[in-house]
Amino acid sequence: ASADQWRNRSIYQARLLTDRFATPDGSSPPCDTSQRQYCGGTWQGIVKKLDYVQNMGFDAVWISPIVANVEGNTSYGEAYHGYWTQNINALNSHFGTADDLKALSSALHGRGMYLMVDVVVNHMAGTSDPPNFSAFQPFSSQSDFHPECFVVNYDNQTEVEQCWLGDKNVPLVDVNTEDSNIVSTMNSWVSTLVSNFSVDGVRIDTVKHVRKDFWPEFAKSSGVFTIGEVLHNETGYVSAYTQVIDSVLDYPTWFPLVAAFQTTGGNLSALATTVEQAQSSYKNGEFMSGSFLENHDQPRFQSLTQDNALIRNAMTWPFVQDGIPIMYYGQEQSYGGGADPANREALWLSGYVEDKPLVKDVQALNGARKAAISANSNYLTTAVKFLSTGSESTMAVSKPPMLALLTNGGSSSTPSWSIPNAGYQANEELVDVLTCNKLNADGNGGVSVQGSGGSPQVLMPTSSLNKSGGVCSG
Ligand code: ABC
Ligand code: CA
Repeated sequence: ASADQWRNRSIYQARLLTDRFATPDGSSPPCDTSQRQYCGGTWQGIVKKLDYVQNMGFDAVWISPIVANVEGNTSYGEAYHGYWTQNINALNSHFGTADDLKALSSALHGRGMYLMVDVVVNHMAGTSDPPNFSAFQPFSSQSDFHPECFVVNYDNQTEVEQCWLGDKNVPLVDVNTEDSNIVSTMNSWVSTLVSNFSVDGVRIDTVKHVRKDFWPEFAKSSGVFTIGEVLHNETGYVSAYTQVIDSVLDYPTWFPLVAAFQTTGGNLSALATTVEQAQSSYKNGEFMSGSFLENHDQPRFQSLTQDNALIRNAMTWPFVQDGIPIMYYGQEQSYGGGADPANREALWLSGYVEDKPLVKDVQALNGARKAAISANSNYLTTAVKFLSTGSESTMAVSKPPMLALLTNGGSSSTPSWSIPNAGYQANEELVDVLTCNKLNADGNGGVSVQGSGGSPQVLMPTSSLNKSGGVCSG
């Protein structure tokens, strides 16, 4: 599927955690994240839990890298995350067979959902120093890789591109992506992978570690939407990559997002400023970028704060933004693991309970976003605006017909938002989709709201919800 077709999706990021999402027989084996071992999740397991994903309103799933990895134990455990490639032309048998992956793809398509696969071009993983080059396929000689040196100085772009990630225990041996044979092998590999498994989109790992001019041909060869991981906090640095692939994970916004909501009194205006920078510097504005609060590389948000109101406000953010909302599995079950590997809990240990407050928030947010898209044909190309609210601990995010009222006052606060220019019709009836409580705009279409318990509110005109059914309709 193309970038435009992806734009109105929510991705439920089962990525990484193919091993941690669902077992094929529905069993719940123990899974101690600190051991860094395979826990038993598979592609068949994901198929069995698609109702759970779809009931929350997601219509795309993003899975871990699928190729054959290092086998056995290393000083950092097993390759359960899938990022330690050994053979790009074989599948990771821990996750299933080619038929299982095809079955996942067709089960998703049968539901009108998309499959996104994570791919790694930058490196293959060794288990010794120097690595055993002959264990790699199809690049099996030392000259297929850049000479050994580990990335130390992230300000030196040549070093970032040509030295190795990892360390001497598990070196991430850096592929020579300057070599024209390697370039064409990689391009045809991604094209074959996409067509073999009817993949709809590709998440590209370690994008900033490969020269920029490698990417346009690679992205084009995939034939589908590409979203890249460029782990950096500056919009200026990251925006350059929006010129060479369809989109990026919006890391520059993630840093101030976490800072804004992890404590009361965090800086909301710094968050707004970064969004405005991204809107003007990314090639497609923020529209194509991946908007996320958590992923498998960062401590979970719920390891940073226990305040339920802060958590709910932060979780709301990706769904009321310009980008494609991406939710990392487990957040809805209040998982609170810290840094890798603790943030990679097995989801089956939660029991996949759907009758839970955060799960309901997610259903409402996905539902409201879909209703907004159908109510306003320009919704997906309307950039969010931040309206003045009269208080530093609140923020109003306007993307008509949606108006999200956020606060980082915390659960003991009584937030209020006073927005004279909210843009609604005079006295228009609105509903907060998170509670289904109704209110009315004032005679000038402004909104004045007194909240409680530090909760966010996501306002939509009642009329736009009626049209689509679903959220707050019964
Ligand atoms: C393994 C073990 C871990 C152990 C670690 C030492 O080794 O599993 O338990 O702690 C995969 C696995 C990991 C594994 C690694 C290495 O491989 O998932 O579990 O860790 O073996 C991608 C993926 C990621 C994946 C890989 C490798 C790459 O999303 O899951 O990891 O295929 C760099 C890369 C980035 C990469 C990330 C892990 O490392 O750029 O692509 N992610 C700075 C640098 C970043 C750097 C980051 C972390 O440090 O700028 O480039 O990311 O090392 C901000 C700054 C940032 C700064 C951050 C930390 O702070 O603005 O620039 O980032 O303030
Ligand atoms: Ca590289």
